[in-house]
Order: sequence, then structure tokens, then C-alpha cells
Amino acid sequence: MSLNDTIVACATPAGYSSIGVIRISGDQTLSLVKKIFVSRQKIQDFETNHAYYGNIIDPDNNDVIDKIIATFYLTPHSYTGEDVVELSCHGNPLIIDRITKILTGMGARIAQRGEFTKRALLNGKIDLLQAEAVLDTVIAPCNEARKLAITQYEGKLSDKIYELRSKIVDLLSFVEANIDFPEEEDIQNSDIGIEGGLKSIIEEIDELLKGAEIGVKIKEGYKVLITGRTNVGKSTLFNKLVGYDRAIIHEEPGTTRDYIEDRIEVSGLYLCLFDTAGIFNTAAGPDKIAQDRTISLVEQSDLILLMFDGSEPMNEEDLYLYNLTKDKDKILIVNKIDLNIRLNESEILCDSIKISAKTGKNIDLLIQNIKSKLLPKFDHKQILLTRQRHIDALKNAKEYFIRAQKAYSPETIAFELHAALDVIGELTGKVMRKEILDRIFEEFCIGK
Ligand SMILES: Nc1nc2c(ncn2[C@@H]2O[C@H](COP(=O)(O)OP(=O)(O)O)[C@@H](O)[C@H]2O)c(=O)[nH]1
Ligand SMILES: [Mg+2]
Repeated sequence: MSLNDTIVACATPAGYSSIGVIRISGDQTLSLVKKIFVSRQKIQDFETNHAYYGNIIDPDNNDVIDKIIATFYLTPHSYTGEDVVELSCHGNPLIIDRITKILTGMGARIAQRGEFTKRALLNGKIDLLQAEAVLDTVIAPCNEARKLAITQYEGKLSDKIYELRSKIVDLLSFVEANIDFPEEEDIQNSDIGIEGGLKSIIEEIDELLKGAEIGVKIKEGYKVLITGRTNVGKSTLFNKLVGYDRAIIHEEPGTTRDYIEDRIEVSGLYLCLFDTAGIFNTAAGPDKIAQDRTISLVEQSDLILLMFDGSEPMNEEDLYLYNLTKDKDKILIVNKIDLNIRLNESEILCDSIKISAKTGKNIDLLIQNIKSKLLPKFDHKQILLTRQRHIDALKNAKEYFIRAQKAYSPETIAFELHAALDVIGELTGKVMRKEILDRIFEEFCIGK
């Protein structure tokens, strides 16, 4: 990739749409657009951040290809920091392809995935955390994830990391002063000293890591598992929650074997919902394998919806599942309350929610409960890291601080702090590694 090229790409999805936007960025943008865009104004009169109406023509034969709006963002006042023009055409692939071909024929290059954002990063318009936030804003699967992405795009997470970084820099200069002038009293008797400085940075990292667990869950989805003995109505509830007939429902036991997964947004939260095979004592062959899978999914899930059949007495299969999920976060559900209740009053069930998956009764209540169980009472102003990459970097940095705590000489401490600074720098992109950038921008679509 060269920053000297002028790049072009369609920024809207392929196919027919009312508008299709072609983006162009780079040194040659204005001279290329000048050859194909005819408007009342002269191209040199176009102001930055202004939109102009005109014709797109084929420069070979002056054929009018489309009537469009061109928006000009002149360097440095653009997304990429370069001259950018966005051509808002009619969203017909014939039009989009023809204009793109004309532009590439005149020397522009088709942009790689995320290349506009990558240029914004390389030109210092945004940092790496913000670049990731751009992608997360586009793909946010739920409202809470969108909120996090926008906060991160605004730079609030970056500010927090820069703050942490400057604390490390201060500590490092203090440590280095100790190397250079060990006898100076001012240095030795500073407020918290090296030990206190290291401790406070580690505490801050721990706090960020704690938040990151929530951030990643909000972004990637909470695993919610519906379980219960066979025929309690798991698949019926699953279908109700996903909103369509995804799983087979039948009165015969053992209908669901392979677990079924679907993703839904529930009151602003993103859930990976699993419908699983029911547990029954006499299971053998494939049913036994299916049950083993259910049991292993229990381990990995963030929340269990453990269902009981209200129209039947509790049996040992119910109790087995209750004990299996003892240490897990769970919601107990008594289903089939539209039928005669024959489920024995039990202490176990005093906190349960009573529903009818079939008629939909109390499903709203269940949804509220799911949300309050999952969305830990985090302060909405809290700034959360949202990616495994962030968690890995912070854990990595923390290791250096722990090593520094155990170090005997200021020289070794300084060495560890320098290493930690590099790792923190990778978070914001202050230190750039090609493989990190490649991995991040691979996730983008072309045109972003
Ligand atoms: N009356 C009533 N029947 C239900 C309810 N939920 C499920 N069922 C029935 O119970 C049987 C088993 O349901 P299913 O969802 O396949 O149970 P699973 O084996 O736990 O997945 C089916 O005949 C469903 O129609 C309910 O709330 N009320
Ligand atoms: Mg089922």
C-alpha cells in the first residue's frame, strides 16, 4: 500500500439502491474528478465540506452517465486527511461500475479493505483505537455495543490510555532520575515512590481489564443457554425469543440433538442464544452425545435459562440439571403455566419466573430478567475496552509492571517500563506493527 496512490471504492453495498456512494481519496482526487464532473462551478471554486450538483460524464465521448451530488472534503479537512470527494450517484451497479472503471482507467486504484480508515490512521487523523471503533460502529450488533463504539470513536478510550501512558512516562523519568542522581533526596522521597507508582498503575490496569470483560461481552454477545429436561418447552421458548420457527418443536422427547444457535438483540443487548438437547436418564447413542454437548455448553455460557415443566412434578432429571448449574448465573423458569400446574411447590423454585412459552405469557418479564442479570451494574459513563487485542496488550503490560516490582535495580525497572510503554503504544497505534494493522483492517469492508 502506498499513500501516494489515489484510491477509489464504492462505499455502499453492492446491488440496486436509491443512492450509491463512490469515494475517492488521494493527491490526484481533484484532477480526476475535474475530468468527469461537470457542474456550474469551476472545480477550483469548490469549497471543502460542500456538496455540488452536476453531471458525471465519460471523458472519451461526453456521454452523461448520471446526475449526481459530489461532496468535496479538501485536505486536511477530510476523513483520510487527504483530498476526498464522495460521488453520490444513483445506486445502479451499471453506473457505479462504469464511473469506478473510468477513474481507475485514469490512474486511480481500487482501495483495499479499510484503506480509507487506514489512511486516516497513518495521516494522524485518528488513532488505532478509534480506527477499530469505526469498524465497531458499522457492525455494532446491539445498542449497547453501538454506544461503546461511538464513545471509543470520540476518543474517550484513547484519552484514558494516554493518561495511563503519561503516568508510566512520569514514573519512568522518576526511575531514570534515580539512576542518574541516586543521592538526590527529592527524588528518593517523592510522594509515593517507585513501589507506590507501580502499584497504582497495576491497579489501574486491573480496573481496565475488569471493564474489558464487560466490553467484550457487550460487543461479541453473551452466551445464553436454554436447558432443562426433555420436553419442558426449550425449543418453544427459543423460537419465541428469536422470533421465528427456528427449532423443531415436538411432543416426542429427544427432538433437539445438535444444539441450535441464533443471535438476537434483547433490550439493547446482543445475545448468542442456544437451544440444547434435553436431559433424560435413559439417553443412549446419539442422544447421549447430544446431552454431553449440552453439559459442555453449560460450562461456557454466561447465563443459563433452566426450564421446568409446570404441568409435571419435578423429577430427578430436573434436580440433576439444577445441581449441574449450581455455580452458574441462571434464571429458573417454570413453563406451561397455561396448563394445570402439577409441579410441586419447592424452595428451589421460589425465585422462578412463570411463563407459557406457547402463549407468550410473561416472556416480557423473562426478557427484563435476562437483561438485568447480564448487564452488570456498570456505570454507563465507564469507558470500556472492547477487544481481545486490548485485553492481551494490557495483560502483557501488566506482566512488565509485575516484573518491575520484583526488580532490584532502577536500571531493570526502567527496562521493564520501557517495554510496557511499547505495549501500551501498540494499543493506540503509537507503536505500529504491520501484523496488527493487517489483522485489524482485514475485518473492514472495501470503501470504509
Ligand atoms: N401447553 C403448553 N405446551 C407447551 C408449552 N411450551 C412447550 N409446549 C409443548 O411441549 C412439547 C415439547 O416442546 P419443545 O419445545 O419441543 O420441548 P423441548 O424438548 O424442551 O425442546 C411440545 O408439544 C410443545 O408444544 C407451553 O408453554 N404450554
Ligand atoms: Mg427441543
